[in-house]
Amino acid sequence: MRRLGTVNEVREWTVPGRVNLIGEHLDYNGGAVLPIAIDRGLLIKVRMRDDGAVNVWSGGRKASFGVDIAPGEVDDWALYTAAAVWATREAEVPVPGADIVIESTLPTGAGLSSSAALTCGLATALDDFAGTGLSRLDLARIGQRAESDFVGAPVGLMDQLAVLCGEAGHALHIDFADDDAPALASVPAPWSDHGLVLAVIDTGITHALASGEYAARRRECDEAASQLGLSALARAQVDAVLRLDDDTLKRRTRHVVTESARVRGTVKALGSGEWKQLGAMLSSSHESLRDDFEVSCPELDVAVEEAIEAGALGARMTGGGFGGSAIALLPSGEVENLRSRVEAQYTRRDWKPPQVFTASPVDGASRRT
Ligand code: GAF
Repeated sequence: MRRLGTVNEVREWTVPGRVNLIGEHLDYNGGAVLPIAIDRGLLIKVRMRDDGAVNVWSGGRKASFGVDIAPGEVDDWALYTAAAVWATREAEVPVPGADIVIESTLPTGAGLSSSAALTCGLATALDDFAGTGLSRLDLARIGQRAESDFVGAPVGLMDQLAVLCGEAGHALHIDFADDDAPALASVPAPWSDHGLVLAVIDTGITHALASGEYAARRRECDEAASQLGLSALARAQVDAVLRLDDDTLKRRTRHVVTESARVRGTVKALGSGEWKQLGAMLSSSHESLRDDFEVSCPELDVAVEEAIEAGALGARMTGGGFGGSAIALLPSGEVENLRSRVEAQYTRRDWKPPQVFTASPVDGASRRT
């Protein structure tokens, strides 16, 4: 039975961001990916209203709109909140009105899935108040729909599942071979037991997936799959590259094929503690994203190069690219070295200072009160 939550009762959710360990641009190609939910994220406080109004407060700002908000009617900082309310109602979850407060330890536009954390966190909260009992997959799809149909960024489903289904101490292996039913499995990620940390280098270059390049990569992958007679490009075999004429499509396909192999290799390396091999796969993933998929940028490349100089076993850009963050797996004692090297190189080039911090795998979205 559906019930509306009590007006005036405040409920709180913590929702992590994510870094993708490896498996980039594979979710929408029917491949497998390996993200972790991280110990930075959002605190979302929600109270139901019964007057059809939505008020949202964040970072000292306030915005208001009606629950019947439609795509195209909001384009300011409240865009993703409005998108989440719209997509949640589209999924037939009743939303009578809400007061929403958002606090964040996650840099926005840093490629760490602040958008998925917000849309999925809000969908989770609104579903909880309404008592609709949607599954985590349903909630992830609401978050995806908010971004694709309201915001205009045609994202895959990796980030949403990562922030909802991540598990502390584990990476989340998500296989998108069956688009209707992605297969999820937790993989132990015990690098901290071996003196290693995962560092995040936020370049400060805001990535905007709606800018067109991300959609262009999706179109190219679809075109390559269609020329190869495949339903999804991740089904391609190594020799597929030889069967394509267009140089760009060849390189996009080579990334998808080699990255899929690296995901398999990384799962194996995590299981056997082969950290050097794991690091090598991270670095070759970056080269592939830089040269074949062409989604890196100078700030990411410098971050990766300096991480290797600082003693990282491997480093790569993470997320959609075109800015955002890089990650590096390195001995815990080298984080300060990494920070000072990257800062020095950024200063030398007159780039704004990067932010360097470590990230650990945590649980997905959960209700605090
Ligand atoms: C972004 C998208 F939102 C994801 O769906 C995924 O495609 C990623 O880029 C690249 O792996 O984060």
